[in-house]
Amino acid sequence: MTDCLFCRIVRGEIPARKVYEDDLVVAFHDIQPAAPVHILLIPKLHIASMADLELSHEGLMGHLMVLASRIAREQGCTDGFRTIVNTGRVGLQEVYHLHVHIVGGPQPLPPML
Ligand code: DGP
Repeated sequence: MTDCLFCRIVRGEIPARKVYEDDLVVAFHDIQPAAPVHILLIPKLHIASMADLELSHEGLMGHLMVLASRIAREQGCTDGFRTIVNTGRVGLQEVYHLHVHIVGGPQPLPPML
């Protein structure tokens, strides 16, 4: 058991607008959307950040990325989308439970770099 915010969403202790859930992952709307579509996709397993990934997470992360594509299209991003994983202090990560941002909408997103 952990006090982590996203672990609490996984356990249903904090409400979230879920769009997908299976045994391994949950996807829900970001509370501060940065675009018309802004979904967070997380593993149910608490992994603090991408910097903490191990080889044993390979299958889980593959599952996560395949679902990111499927969820993006289901949310209407049929003409493209952006996936972002902020990692650590330099990556401006705010919530230390690994999550993939799925961001999109009808118009092209502003360039990041
Ligand atoms: P990051 O900087 O990558 O760690 O982004 C964390 C994201 O999590 C940020 O876009 C806002 C979102 N967020 C923070 N708290 C909550 C919450 O309680 N519920 C939901 N749905 N999203 C949250």
